[in-house]
Amino acid sequence: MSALMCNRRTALRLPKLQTLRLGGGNGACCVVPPSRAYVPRAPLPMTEPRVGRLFLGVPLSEQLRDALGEHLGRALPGGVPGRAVVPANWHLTLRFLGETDAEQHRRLVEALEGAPLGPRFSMVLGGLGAFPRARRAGVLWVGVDEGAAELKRVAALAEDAARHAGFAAEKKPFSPHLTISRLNPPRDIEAAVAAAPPFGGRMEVGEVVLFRSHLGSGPPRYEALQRFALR
Ligand code: 2AM
Repeated sequence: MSALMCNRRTALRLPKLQTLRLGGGNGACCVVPPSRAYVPRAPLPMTEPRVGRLFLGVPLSEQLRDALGEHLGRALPGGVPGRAVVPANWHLTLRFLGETDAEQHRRLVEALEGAPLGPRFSMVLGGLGAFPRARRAGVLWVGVDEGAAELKRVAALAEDAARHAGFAAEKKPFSPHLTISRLNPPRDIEAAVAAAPPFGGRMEVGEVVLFRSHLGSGPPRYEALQRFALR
């Protein structure tokens, strides 16, 4: 008798046959007669191996990073308020994914490799702003004056890829920004934000990077896992 592909409900209606899940997570199973069934000694693993805490982002070019560092030194004479993000970690987040397993990672990469990410584009970083607002700032950021529409387009594709990989939909609308510090508890930094002139630095955005974030004591370490070129 040959093996028969079925769904799980069908398998339940055939009690005399033994069912064996072959993995892949698509719900398909294979029914074989008891005499030919392979009985594993140990249970099959129920979860995929962990890849890590991932996010998709656009890193800053070295040139723009240096220029922004110099600009912030002048624009914020009292120093960056709150817990500053180290310049080496400056990036624009397109999609935070969080804990990701091997199957989600594989599907995410597959979707991004096939996504129409579009051509390279120019991005200009502008003035300072804060979430939720400068009078009660929890996050201090640098805004995007040029290239925001392109970033939104790429972020929408990142969202599609995340959904393809099985992540829950992102509830917050995408708002392009570069976080430079976090303030906990939130503080009123309206005066400093209002007094800071816009930056105006420009860079060419040529890739989206899938980062793995390593947390520990001190600043996180961001490891580039995959790069997806815009062309
Ligand atoms: P943001 O600073 O641009 O807002 C990497 O950790 C990045 O993912 C952070 O820079 C942050 O983006 C975003 N991030 C981190 N933790 C997050 C969370 N719990 N939910 C949503 N975004 C998060």
